[in-house]
Amino acid sequence: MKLPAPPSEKSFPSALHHPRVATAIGRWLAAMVVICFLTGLFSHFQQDTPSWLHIPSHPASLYRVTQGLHVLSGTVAVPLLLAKLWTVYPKLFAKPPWPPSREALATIVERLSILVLVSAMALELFIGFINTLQWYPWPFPFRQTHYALAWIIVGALLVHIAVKLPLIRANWRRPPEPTPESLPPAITGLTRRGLFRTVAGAATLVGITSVGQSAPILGSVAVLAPRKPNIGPQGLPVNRTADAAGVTGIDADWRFTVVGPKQLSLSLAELQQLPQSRSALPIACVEGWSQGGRWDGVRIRDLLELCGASAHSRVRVVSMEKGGFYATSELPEQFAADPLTLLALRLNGSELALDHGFPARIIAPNRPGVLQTKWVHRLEVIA
Ligand SMILES: Nc1nc2c(c(=O)[nH]1)N[C@H]1C(S)=C(S)[C@@H](COP(=O)(O)O)O[C@H]1N2
Ligand SMILES: [Mo]
Repeated sequence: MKLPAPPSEKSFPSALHHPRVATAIGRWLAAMVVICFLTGLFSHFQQDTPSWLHIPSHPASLYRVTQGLHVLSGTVAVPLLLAKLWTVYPKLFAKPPWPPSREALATIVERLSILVLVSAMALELFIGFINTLQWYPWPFPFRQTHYALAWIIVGALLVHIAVKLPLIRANWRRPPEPTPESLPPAITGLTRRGLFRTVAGAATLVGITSVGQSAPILGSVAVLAPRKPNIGPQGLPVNRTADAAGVTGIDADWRFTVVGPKQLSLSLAELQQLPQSRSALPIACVEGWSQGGRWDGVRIRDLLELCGASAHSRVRVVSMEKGGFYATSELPEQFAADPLTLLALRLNGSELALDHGFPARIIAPNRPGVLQTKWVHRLEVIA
């Protein structure tokens, strides 16, 4: 009995596997990768600032926009990546680079770079998406891994684009409409335009049903969004509840401490009697949801002045929460000095809910949610 011949690249004659399709979808995917990479760098550097970088405290909603775009472009990249892989998968059946020769070696290197690119990207998008669901089942630290994978992707992508450049250039423009004689034997099924529309439709649908977590206008159709921006106590979602953080509230002898040139020790009533300021600022979580709020409280720079510290001080923020990544944070000089940065005591017109950080929390402009520390009981001035 004769075995059927193994499939080869030629076994997939559909025009949808043409390099023109790979180029067109690849461009969209590349655009998403660029947006995702740049906004991701910004988010990473907010939390791990290199000494050469100065992050401004304005525009106040910048981080809300960049992180919204980060999660949006990553989400939209998923259907684009799937479509791109489907378009090129017949390449898996291409002739193996054998016997060894110089060309064969080049092919092996190229295929390895694609293997690295595809696996890094699939893993990156997968762990990123799982993270937007606030689920961290990994034994490795999420942010550092996500960051390292991003550089691997960018490196492998540059190699991939360099290798494919002649093919990309040849297929950059739409080919001229075929004349009747040049038409291939009747193709049935999806046309190229049909495929493009399907992919664009899927990407748009995924985008529209998730962007509502940071753009309240689309909140009502945000069925893919794990959080709706206006659902939660005081009209704001809660990222980690007091219960989950092991914080139970305060008793009558609770004191708020500021450690500086002079040491301050204030009761909640005394904090409430200090001059209060109002800031309209969003909580913009790294996980992609964001929502604005009206916060009332004491300006950090007023507290710096009260304790006799220079207006150009860095401030370490300490939560009543014991341990964990979020229990402390640091306000760099420009954030501590910004008139919008508050030790907030009230949200949207009423006293902070325990889940939002009662009795006091940090709210600062242009910062990721992870740094808006809740349940604050101590500030330490760093000269
Ligand atoms: N002490 C402490 N502060 C914290 C957190 C936390 O877990 N513990 N979560 C942070 C994160 S990740 C976000 S997005 C915001 C969310 O604030 P909210 O729960 O009031 O909306 O609080 C931040 N402050
Ligand atoms: Mo967050």
